[in-house]
Amino acid sequence: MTYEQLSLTITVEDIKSKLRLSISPRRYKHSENVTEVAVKLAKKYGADTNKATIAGFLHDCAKGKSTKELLELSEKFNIHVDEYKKLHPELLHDEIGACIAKTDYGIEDEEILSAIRYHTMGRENMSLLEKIIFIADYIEPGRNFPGVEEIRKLAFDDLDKSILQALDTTLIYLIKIGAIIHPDTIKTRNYFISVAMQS
Ligand code: DGI
Ligand code: FE
Ligand code: FE
Repeated sequence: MTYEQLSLTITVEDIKSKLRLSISPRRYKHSENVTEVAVKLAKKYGADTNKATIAGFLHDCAKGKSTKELLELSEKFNIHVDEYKKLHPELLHDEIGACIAKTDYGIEDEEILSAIRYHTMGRENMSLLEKIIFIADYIEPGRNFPGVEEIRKLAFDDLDKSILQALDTTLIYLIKIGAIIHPDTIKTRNYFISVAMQS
């Protein structure tokens, strides 16, 4: 699918310029890296590379906002702030990001919007594009934590397995630091375990 077929009201170059003004240079570089990996994965698994590009650039468009801003934006966009998100408001940046992509960048494509919406905790029955953005975010070249190299390789061999391993790594980290684990993260992990059991 070409950018024209996506009926964008904004060009990709304009998306990039606008994004550059609203997130930190470090976060912008991360988004560029995520896009690069997402496009490689899209080619490998047969997903739409233009959608991967837009979702990659915009996935963290709501990152770096203060707790106050995140809560205000949740109200503005009618996003439910559950008890877990109240304690960890940064968990709202995925859903708020999807709303900002729609309202500020004019992205109407539901596949792109849901790839942004589910990029942090994932969900059951994730679409191919959702999986690609989720794991590209995890393995982009700027990421550097124990175990990332193995997940990087796995992502190009077995996408589902790589997501399960990424979720396990995140959960172990969250337990270590004593953070609240959102039930959606557990649900996603259970889903990928059931996928692994069936394969
Ligand atoms: O926004 P990025 O840093 O690029 O990446 P991301 O959107 O995947 O967010 C990663 C962070 O989200 C990481 O610090 C772990 C955290 N996270 C993921 N699932 C949960 C979670 N944090 C809490 N408290 N609970 C979760 O279930
Ligand atoms: Fe994020
Ligand atoms: Fe990210």
